[in-house]
Amino acid sequence: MRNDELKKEAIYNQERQEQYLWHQSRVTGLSRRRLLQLMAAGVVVGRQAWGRTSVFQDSAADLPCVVKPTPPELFIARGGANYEMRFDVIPHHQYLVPNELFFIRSHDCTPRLDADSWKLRIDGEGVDNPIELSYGDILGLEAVTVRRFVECAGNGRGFFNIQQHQNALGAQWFLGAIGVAEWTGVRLSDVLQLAGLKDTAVDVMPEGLDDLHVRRPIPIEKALEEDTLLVYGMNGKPLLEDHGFPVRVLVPGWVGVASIKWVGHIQVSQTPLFSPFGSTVPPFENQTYRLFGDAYPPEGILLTRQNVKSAFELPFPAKLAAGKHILHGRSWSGNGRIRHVQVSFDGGEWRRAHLRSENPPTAWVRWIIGWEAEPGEHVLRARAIDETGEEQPEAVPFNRFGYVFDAIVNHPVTIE
Ligand SMILES: Nc1nc2c(c(=O)[nH]1)N[C@H]1C(S)=C(S)[C@@H](COP(=O)(O)O)O[C@H]1N2
Ligand SMILES: [Mo]
Repeated sequence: MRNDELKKEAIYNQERQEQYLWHQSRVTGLSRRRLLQLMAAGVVVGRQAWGRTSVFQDSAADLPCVVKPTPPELFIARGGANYEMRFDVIPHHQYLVPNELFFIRSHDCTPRLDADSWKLRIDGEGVDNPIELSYGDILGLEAVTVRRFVECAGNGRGFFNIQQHQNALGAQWFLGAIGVAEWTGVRLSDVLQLAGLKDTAVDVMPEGLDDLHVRRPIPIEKALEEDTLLVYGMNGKPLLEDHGFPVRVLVPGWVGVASIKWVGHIQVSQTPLFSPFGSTVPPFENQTYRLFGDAYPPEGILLTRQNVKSAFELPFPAKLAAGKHILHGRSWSGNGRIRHVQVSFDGGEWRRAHLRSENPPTAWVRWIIGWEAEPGEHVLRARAIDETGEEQPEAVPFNRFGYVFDAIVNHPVTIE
Protein backbone atom coordinates (compact mmCIF):
# COMPACT_ATOMS: atom_id res chain seq x y z
CA MET A 1 0.00 0.00 0.00
CA ARG A 2 2.62 2.48 1.15
CA ASN A 3 4.96 1.35 -1.62
CA ASP A 4 2.26 1.71 -4.24
CA GLU A 5 1.29 5.16 -3.11
CA LEU A 6 4.89 6.36 -3.14
CA LYS A 7 5.37 4.98 -6.61
CA LYS A 8 2.21 6.70 -7.77
CA GLU A 9 3.33 10.03 -6.36
CA ALA A 10 6.68 9.55 -8.09
CA ILE A 11 4.86 8.95 -11.38
CA TYR A 12 2.78 12.12 -11.04
CA ASN A 13 5.90 14.07 -10.23
CA GLN A 14 7.69 12.62 -13.22
CA GLU A 15 4.75 13.46 -15.45
CA ARG A 16 4.81 17.02 -14.23
CA GLN A 17 8.53 17.21 -14.81
CA GLU A 18 8.01 16.01 -18.38
CA GLN A 19 5.40 18.70 -18.93
CA TYR A 20 7.77 21.24 -17.47
CA LEU A 21 10.61 20.16 -19.76
CA TRP A 22 8.35 20.32 -22.75
CA HIS A 23 7.22 23.81 -21.83
CA GLN A 24 10.72 25.08 -21.01
CA SER A 25 12.23 23.75 -24.18
CA ARG A 26 9.48 25.56 -26.08
CA VAL A 27 10.08 28.90 -24.34
CA THR A 28 13.90 28.74 -24.15
CA GLY A 29 14.64 26.95 -27.41
CA LEU A 30 17.01 24.61 -25.53
CA SER A 31 16.91 20.87 -26.09
CA ARG A 32 15.36 18.58 -23.52
CA ARG A 33 18.76 17.01 -22.94
CA ARG A 34 20.48 20.35 -22.38
CA LEU A 35 17.71 21.39 -19.97
CA LEU A 36 18.18 18.19 -17.99
CA GLN A 37 21.94 18.86 -17.75
CA LEU A 38 21.30 22.41 -16.57
CA MET A 39 18.74 21.27 -14.03
CA ALA A 40 21.12 18.65 -12.67
CA ALA A 41 23.68 21.42 -12.19
CA GLY A 42 21.07 23.54 -10.38
CA VAL A 43 21.29 26.24 -13.04
CA VAL A 44 18.52 28.79 -13.47
CA VAL A 45 16.44 28.04 -16.54
CA GLY A 46 14.09 30.79 -17.56
CA ARG A 47 12.71 32.25 -14.36
CA GLN A 48 12.95 29.09 -12.28
CA ALA A 49 15.87 27.60 -10.42
CA TRP A 50 15.87 23.84 -10.23
CA GLY A 51 17.61 22.17 -7.39
CA ARG A 52 16.86 18.53 -6.76
CA THR A 53 13.95 17.27 -8.76
CA SER A 54 10.88 15.76 -7.24
CA VAL A 55 11.39 12.06 -7.86
CA PHE A 56 11.17 9.40 -5.18
CA GLN A 57 13.54 6.49 -5.04
CA ASP A 58 11.44 3.35 -4.68
CA SER A 59 13.67 2.40 -1.76
CA ALA A 60 12.41 5.39 0.22
CA ALA A 61 9.26 3.41 0.89
CA ASP A 62 11.25 0.81 2.81
CA LEU A 63 12.88 3.32 5.12
CA PRO A 64 11.11 4.49 8.25
CA CYS A 65 9.41 7.49 6.73
CA VAL A 66 7.85 9.21 9.74
CA VAL A 67 9.24 9.33 13.26
CA LYS A 68 6.34 9.33 15.73
CA PRO A 69 4.26 6.19 16.32
CA THR A 70 1.21 5.99 14.03
CA PRO A 71 -0.85 3.11 15.49
CA PRO A 72 -4.07 2.19 13.68
CA GLU A 73 -6.09 3.04 16.81
CA LEU A 74 -5.14 6.71 16.30
CA PHE A 75 -4.56 7.05 12.57
CA ILE A 76 -5.80 5.86 9.21
CA ALA A 77 -2.69 5.27 7.05
CA ARG A 78 -3.22 6.92 3.67
CA GLY A 79 -0.01 5.80 1.94
CA GLY A 80 3.46 7.38 1.92
CA ALA A 81 4.05 9.74 4.83
CA ASN A 82 0.33 10.46 5.21
CA TYR A 83 -1.67 9.65 8.35
CA GLU A 84 -5.17 10.83 9.03
CA MET A 85 -6.38 11.58 12.58
CA ARG A 86 -9.33 9.43 13.62
CA PHE A 87 -12.06 11.90 14.57
CA ASP A 88 -13.55 9.45 17.06
CA VAL A 89 -10.34 9.32 19.11
CA ILE A 90 -9.93 12.98 20.03
CA PRO A 91 -11.39 13.41 23.56
CA HIS A 92 -14.74 15.22 23.18
CA HIS A 93 -13.96 17.92 25.73
CA GLN A 94 -10.44 18.62 24.57
CA TYR A 95 -10.16 21.58 22.28
CA LEU A 96 -6.61 20.97 20.99
CA VAL A 97 -5.38 17.89 19.15
CA PRO A 98 -2.61 16.22 21.20
CA ASN A 99 0.72 16.14 19.37
CA GLU A 100 0.68 12.33 19.22
CA LEU A 101 -2.66 12.41 17.38
CA PHE A 102 -1.99 15.29 14.98
CA PHE A 103 -2.33 14.24 11.33
CA ILE A 104 0.81 13.97 9.18
CA ARG A 105 0.95 14.94 5.56
CA SER A 106 4.38 15.05 3.94
CA HIS A 107 5.36 14.80 0.30
CA ASP A 108 8.51 12.96 1.32
CA CYS A 109 10.03 11.33 4.40
CA THR A 110 10.63 13.34 7.58
CA PRO A 111 14.18 14.75 7.58
CA ARG A 112 16.17 14.40 10.84
CA LEU A 113 17.48 17.85 11.67
CA ASP A 114 19.64 19.10 14.49
CA ALA A 115 18.50 22.36 16.14
CA ASP A 116 22.08 23.34 17.05
CA SER A 117 23.34 23.35 13.50
CA TRP A 118 20.04 24.46 11.91
CA LYS A 119 20.08 27.83 10.17
CA LEU A 120 17.42 29.95 8.53
CA ARG A 121 18.60 32.11 5.67
CA ILE A 122 16.47 35.08 4.55
CA ASP A 123 17.52 36.64 1.28
CA GLY A 124 16.40 37.79 -2.15
CA GLU A 125 16.03 41.11 -3.89
CA GLY A 126 13.10 42.01 -1.59
CA VAL A 127 15.39 42.54 1.43
CA ASP A 128 18.24 45.01 2.03
CA ASN A 129 20.02 42.96 4.65
CA PRO A 130 20.10 39.21 3.96
CA ILE A 131 20.53 37.34 7.26
CA GLU A 132 21.04 33.92 8.72
CA LEU A 133 19.34 33.09 12.02
CA SER A 134 20.07 30.22 14.41
CA TYR A 135 17.53 28.38 16.56
CA GLY A 136 18.76 30.47 19.51
CA ASP A 137 18.24 33.69 17.55
CA ILE A 138 14.62 32.71 16.85
CA LEU A 139 13.99 31.75 20.49
CA GLY A 140 15.37 35.16 21.49
CA LEU A 141 12.72 37.11 19.56
CA GLU A 142 9.34 38.12 21.03
CA ALA A 143 7.19 34.98 21.31
CA VAL A 144 3.58 34.78 20.13
CA THR A 145 1.10 31.96 20.85
CA VAL A 146 -2.04 31.26 18.79
CA ARG A 147 -4.61 28.47 18.37
CA ARG A 148 -5.03 27.75 14.69
CA PHE A 149 -5.69 24.81 12.39
CA VAL A 150 -3.40 23.27 9.85
CA GLU A 151 -5.58 21.57 7.25
CA CYS A 152 -4.58 19.79 4.07
CA ALA A 153 -6.03 21.17 0.82
CA GLY A 154 -7.08 17.59 0.05
CA ASN A 155 -8.97 17.05 3.32
CA GLY A 156 -12.28 15.32 2.51
CA ARG A 157 -10.99 14.13 -0.89
CA GLY A 158 -12.34 10.61 -0.32
CA PHE A 159 -15.89 11.98 -0.48
CA PHE A 160 -15.54 12.91 -4.14
CA ASN A 161 -15.44 9.17 -4.61
CA ILE A 162 -17.89 8.14 -1.87
CA GLN A 163 -20.58 10.80 -2.45
CA GLN A 164 -20.08 11.97 -6.01
CA HIS A 165 -18.62 8.82 -7.62
CA GLN A 166 -15.70 10.83 -8.99
CA ASN A 167 -12.18 9.58 -8.53
CA ALA A 168 -9.69 12.28 -7.55
CA LEU A 169 -5.94 11.62 -7.45
CA GLY A 170 -4.20 11.47 -4.08
CA ALA A 171 -4.75 10.31 -0.49
CA GLN A 172 -8.40 9.39 0.01
CA TRP A 173 -8.82 11.34 3.26
CA PHE A 174 -12.06 11.43 5.18
CA LEU A 175 -12.16 14.62 7.28
CA GLY A 176 -9.18 13.98 9.56
CA ALA A 177 -6.46 15.77 7.57
CA ILE A 178 -6.86 18.69 9.98
CA GLY A 179 -5.67 19.48 13.47
CA VAL A 180 -5.85 22.46 15.81
CA ALA A 181 -2.85 23.11 18.04
CA GLU A 182 -1.54 25.92 20.17
CA TRP A 183 1.45 27.16 18.20
CA THR A 184 4.26 29.23 19.69
CA GLY A 185 6.77 31.12 17.61
CA VAL A 186 7.69 34.51 16.23
CA ARG A 187 5.96 36.75 13.73
CA LEU A 188 7.25 36.20 10.22
CA SER A 189 6.98 39.99 9.83
CA ASP A 190 9.46 40.54 12.70
CA VAL A 191 11.98 38.28 11.01
CA LEU A 192 11.44 39.96 7.63
CA GLN A 193 12.00 43.37 9.25
CA LEU A 194 15.31 42.11 10.68
CA ALA A 195 16.33 41.28 7.12
CA GLY A 196 15.51 44.81 5.99
CA LEU A 197 12.27 44.14 4.14
CA LYS A 198 11.81 46.54 1.22
CA ASP A 199 8.50 48.28 0.42
CA THR A 200 8.77 46.80 -3.06
CA ALA A 201 8.69 43.14 -1.88
CA VAL A 202 5.82 41.13 -3.40
CA ASP A 203 6.31 37.41 -2.61
CA VAL A 204 7.80 35.48 0.30
CA MET A 205 8.80 31.87 -0.39
CA PRO A 206 9.72 29.63 2.55
CA GLU A 207 11.48 26.42 1.53
CA GLY A 208 11.72 23.14 3.44
CA LEU A 209 14.89 21.15 4.16
CA ASP A 210 13.19 17.90 3.13
CA ASP A 211 14.58 16.15 0.05
CA LEU A 212 11.87 17.64 -2.16
CA HIS A 213 12.51 21.18 -0.92
CA VAL A 214 8.79 21.76 -0.63
CA ARG A 215 8.24 25.47 -1.11
CA ARG A 216 5.44 27.80 -1.99
CA PRO A 217 5.21 31.58 -2.27
CA ILE A 218 2.79 33.63 -0.22
CA PRO A 219 2.00 37.23 -1.06
CA ILE A 220 3.70 39.82 1.17
CA GLU A 221 0.30 40.92 2.54
CA LYS A 222 -0.34 37.44 3.98
CA ALA A 223 3.26 37.11 5.18
CA LEU A 224 2.90 40.31 7.22
CA GLU A 225 -0.33 39.33 9.00
CA GLU A 226 -0.14 39.26 12.81
CA ASP A 227 -0.67 35.51 13.07
CA THR A 228 1.56 34.36 10.21
CA LEU A 229 4.37 32.84 12.25
CA LEU A 230 7.57 30.87 12.29
CA VAL A 231 6.74 28.33 14.99
CA TYR A 232 8.91 26.13 17.19
CA GLY A 233 6.34 25.16 19.81
CA MET A 234 3.28 22.93 19.47
CA ASN A 235 0.94 22.60 22.47
CA GLY A 236 3.68 23.76 24.82
CA LYS A 237 6.32 21.33 23.57
CA PRO A 238 9.01 21.61 20.90
CA LEU A 239 7.67 20.68 17.46
CA LEU A 240 7.81 16.96 16.76
CA GLU A 241 10.08 15.96 13.86
CA ASP A 242 7.14 15.01 11.64
CA HIS A 243 5.53 18.43 12.14
CA GLY A 244 8.56 20.45 11.10
CA PHE A 245 11.20 20.41 13.86
CA PRO A 246 13.00 22.66 14.55
CA VAL A 247 10.94 25.44 12.90
CA ARG A 248 7.97 25.52 10.55
CA VAL A 249 5.81 28.22 9.01
CA LEU A 250 2.18 28.73 10.09
CA VAL A 251 -0.04 30.44 7.51
CA PRO A 252 -3.46 30.56 9.21
CA GLY A 253 -6.55 29.73 7.20
CA TRP A 254 -4.61 28.75 4.08
CA VAL A 255 -4.06 25.36 2.49
CA GLY A 256 -1.74 23.29 4.69
CA VAL A 257 1.02 23.22 2.09
CA ALA A 258 1.65 26.93 2.72
CA SER A 259 2.71 26.04 6.28
CA ILE A 260 6.16 24.84 5.22
CA LYS A 261 7.79 22.39 7.64
CA TRP A 262 11.55 22.18 8.33
CA VAL A 263 12.00 25.69 6.91
CA GLY A 264 15.62 26.51 6.06
CA HIS A 265 15.40 29.35 3.58
CA ILE A 266 13.02 32.20 2.88
CA GLN A 267 13.30 34.04 -0.40
CA VAL A 268 11.79 37.51 -0.64
CA SER A 269 11.22 38.78 -4.15
CA GLN A 270 10.15 41.86 -6.04
CA THR A 271 8.41 39.84 -8.73
CA PRO A 272 6.01 36.88 -8.31
CA LEU A 273 7.77 33.56 -7.69
CA PHE A 274 7.21 30.17 -9.27
CA SER A 275 6.70 26.90 -7.41
CA PRO A 276 5.49 23.47 -8.59
CA PHE A 277 3.43 23.42 -5.36
CA GLY A 278 1.26 26.27 -6.61
CA SER A 279 1.98 29.83 -7.64
CA THR A 280 0.64 32.67 -9.76
CA VAL A 281 3.48 32.26 -12.27
CA PRO A 282 3.26 29.93 -15.29
CA PRO A 283 3.71 27.21 -16.35
CA PHE A 284 0.50 26.17 -14.60
CA GLU A 285 0.00 22.73 -16.10
CA ASN A 286 2.71 21.13 -13.97
CA GLN A 287 1.59 22.68 -10.68
CA THR A 288 -0.34 20.99 -7.92
CA TYR A 289 -2.55 22.92 -5.47
CA ARG A 290 -4.55 24.34 -8.36
CA LEU A 291 -8.14 23.49 -9.29
CA PHE A 292 -8.24 21.82 -12.70
CA GLY A 293 -11.47 20.48 -14.17
CA ASP A 294 -14.46 21.20 -16.37
CA ALA A 295 -15.79 23.79 -13.95
CA TYR A 296 -12.52 25.75 -13.96
CA PRO A 297 -10.51 27.80 -16.47
CA PRO A 298 -7.83 25.89 -18.45
CA GLU A 299 -4.96 27.36 -16.39
CA GLY A 300 -6.74 26.26 -13.20
CA ILE A 301 -7.29 28.28 -10.03
CA LEU A 302 -4.60 28.65 -7.38
CA LEU A 303 -5.64 27.51 -3.91
CA THR A 304 -5.14 29.85 -0.98
CA ARG A 305 -7.81 29.93 1.75
CA GLN A 306 -9.55 26.84 3.10
CA ASN A 307 -13.36 26.67 3.09
CA VAL A 308 -16.01 25.55 5.62
CA LYS A 309 -16.28 21.96 6.91
CA SER A 310 -17.90 19.95 9.70
CA ALA A 311 -17.20 16.53 11.19
CA PHE A 312 -18.84 14.26 13.75
CA GLU A 313 -16.55 12.78 16.40
CA LEU A 314 -17.60 9.28 15.36
CA PRO A 315 -15.94 6.48 13.43
CA PHE A 316 -16.74 6.50 9.71
CA PRO A 317 -19.07 4.58 9.43
CA ALA A 318 -20.29 4.39 13.05
CA LYS A 319 -22.15 1.84 15.18
CA LEU A 320 -24.04 2.94 18.30
CA ALA A 321 -26.49 1.45 20.77
CA ALA A 322 -30.17 2.44 20.62
CA GLY A 323 -31.29 5.22 22.97
CA LYS A 324 -30.41 8.80 23.88
CA HIS A 325 -27.07 10.12 22.68
CA ILE A 326 -25.22 13.41 22.91
CA LEU A 327 -23.34 13.65 19.62
CA HIS A 328 -20.16 15.73 19.43
CA GLY A 329 -18.63 17.43 16.42
CA ARG A 330 -16.40 20.24 15.20
CA SER A 331 -16.71 22.87 12.45
CA TRP A 332 -14.11 25.20 10.99
CA SER A 333 -13.45 27.75 8.27
CA GLY A 334 -10.43 29.33 6.62
CA ASN A 335 -12.28 32.67 6.56
CA GLY A 336 -12.63 33.20 10.30
CA ARG A 337 -15.02 32.09 13.06
CA ILE A 338 -18.04 29.79 12.77
CA ARG A 339 -21.41 31.54 13.10
CA HIS A 340 -23.57 28.46 13.59
CA VAL A 341 -23.89 24.75 12.94
CA GLN A 342 -26.94 22.67 12.03
CA VAL A 343 -27.52 18.93 12.04
CA SER A 344 -30.06 16.83 10.15
CA PHE A 345 -30.97 13.19 10.86
CA ASP A 346 -32.08 10.99 7.97
CA GLY A 347 -32.87 13.96 5.74
CA GLY A 348 -35.12 15.58 8.36
CA GLU A 349 -35.27 19.26 9.29
CA TRP A 350 -32.07 21.14 10.18
CA ARG A 351 -31.63 21.66 13.94
CA ARG A 352 -29.21 24.07 15.59
CA ALA A 353 -26.26 22.41 17.34
CA HIS A 354 -25.01 23.99 20.60
CA LEU A 355 -21.58 25.58 20.26
CA ARG A 356 -19.55 24.41 23.24
CA SER A 357 -16.05 25.89 23.07
CA GLU A 358 -13.97 28.89 22.18
CA ASN A 359 -14.33 29.83 18.54
CA PRO A 360 -11.19 31.62 17.38
CA PRO A 361 -10.74 32.54 13.71
CA THR A 362 -9.25 29.79 11.49
CA ALA A 363 -9.31 27.18 14.26
CA TRP A 364 -12.52 25.25 15.03
CA VAL A 365 -15.52 25.22 17.35
CA ARG A 366 -16.77 22.16 19.26
CA TRP A 367 -20.52 21.51 19.23
CA ILE A 368 -23.06 19.01 20.56
CA ILE A 369 -26.55 17.86 19.63
CA GLY A 370 -28.94 15.37 21.23
CA TRP A 371 -30.29 12.34 19.35
CA GLU A 372 -32.85 9.68 20.27
CA ALA A 373 -31.48 6.82 18.19
CA GLU A 374 -33.74 4.02 16.98
CA PRO A 375 -32.46 0.69 15.63
CA GLY A 376 -31.65 0.65 11.93
CA GLU A 377 -29.49 2.44 9.36
CA HIS A 378 -29.19 6.22 9.64
CA VAL A 379 -27.49 9.14 7.92
CA LEU A 380 -26.21 12.09 9.96
CA ARG A 381 -25.41 15.39 8.31
CA ALA A 382 -23.82 18.53 9.76
CA ARG A 383 -23.32 21.89 8.08
CA ALA A 384 -21.78 25.14 9.26
CA ILE A 385 -21.89 28.77 8.22
CA ASP A 386 -18.98 31.07 9.00
CA GLU A 387 -18.86 34.73 9.99
CA THR A 388 -18.50 35.80 6.35
CA GLY A 389 -21.71 33.96 5.43
CA GLU A 390 -19.96 31.12 3.59
CA GLU A 391 -21.80 27.83 4.09
CA GLN A 392 -21.38 24.22 3.06
CA PRO A 393 -22.90 23.19 -0.27
CA GLU A 394 -24.64 19.93 -1.22
CA ALA A 395 -21.98 19.05 -3.81
CA VAL A 396 -18.60 20.29 -5.06
CA PRO A 397 -17.67 20.70 -8.75
CA PHE A 398 -15.04 18.05 -9.46
CA ASN A 399 -11.38 18.96 -9.73
CA ARG A 400 -8.66 16.59 -10.83
CA PHE A 401 -6.66 16.58 -7.59
CA GLY A 402 -9.71 16.45 -5.33
CA TYR A 403 -9.17 19.66 -3.36
CA VAL A 404 -11.70 21.82 -1.49
CA PHE A 405 -14.33 19.15 -0.70
CA ASP A 406 -16.52 21.27 1.58
CA ALA A 407 -19.90 19.66 0.81
CA ILE A 408 -22.09 18.32 3.63
CA VAL A 409 -20.90 14.80 4.40
CA ASN A 410 -23.40 11.92 4.76
CA HIS A 411 -22.21 10.09 7.86
CA PRO A 412 -23.57 6.52 8.03
CA VAL A 413 -24.55 5.22 11.48
CA THR A 414 -25.93 1.79 12.35
CA ILE A 415 -28.03 1.62 15.51
CA GLU A 416 -28.19 -1.84 17.07
N1 LIG B 1 8.71 21.02 3.88
C1 LIG B 1 7.47 20.55 3.80
N2 LIG B 1 6.47 21.26 4.33
C2 LIG B 1 5.20 20.81 4.28
C3 LIG B 1 4.89 19.61 3.61
C4 LIG B 1 5.96 18.86 3.04
O1 LIG B 1 5.80 17.79 2.45
N3 LIG B 1 7.24 19.36 3.16
N4 LIG B 1 3.58 19.19 3.52
C5 LIG B 1 2.60 20.29 3.56
C6 LIG B 1 1.23 19.84 3.56
S1 LIG B 1 0.61 19.35 2.07
C7 LIG B 1 0.45 19.89 4.69
S2 LIG B 1 -1.18 19.53 4.62
C8 LIG B 1 1.03 20.26 6.00
C9 LIG B 1 0.80 19.14 7.00
O2 LIG B 1 1.33 19.47 8.24
P1 LIG B 1 1.46 18.34 9.37
O3 LIG B 1 2.13 17.15 8.76
O4 LIG B 1 2.23 18.97 10.48
O5 LIG B 1 0.06 17.99 9.82
O6 LIG B 1 2.42 20.52 5.93
C10 LIG B 1 2.83 21.20 4.76
N5 LIG B 1 4.22 21.55 4.86
MO1 LIG C 1 -1.68 19.25 2.26
